[in-house]
Amino acid sequence: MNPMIVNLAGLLLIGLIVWWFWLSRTKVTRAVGTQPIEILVSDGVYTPARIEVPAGKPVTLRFLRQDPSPCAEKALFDSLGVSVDLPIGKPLDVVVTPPEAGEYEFTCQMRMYRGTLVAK
Ligand SMILES: [Cu+2]
Repeated sequence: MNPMIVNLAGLLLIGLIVWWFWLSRTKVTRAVGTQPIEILVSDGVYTPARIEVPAGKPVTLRFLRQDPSPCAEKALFDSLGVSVDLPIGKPLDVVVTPPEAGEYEFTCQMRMYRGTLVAK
């Protein structure tokens, strides 16, 4: 194979990895009023994965699980003591209340799916 093409492919791959780990994670979704926030569970990522919510107020997260693998079956909010089973292909509303300002992580049971609630 032409080494130039290999180099280009390598660069592209690096770019993709950088985008995946940095840029795709910095996107923030903000809660608007009492509207549920939809979180897509698919391909190993929560979309959105970073959600800004008001501190001390209940917020409704609507999980839409598309990933049928067992990895995606739970959503755990360790620091909030919340654990739910997500049905496949059916939205599930989860109401959580971050008690104070700070970051609250939510993950699948293996911590491969990861998301963060940013309470302000
Ligand atoms: Cu998992």
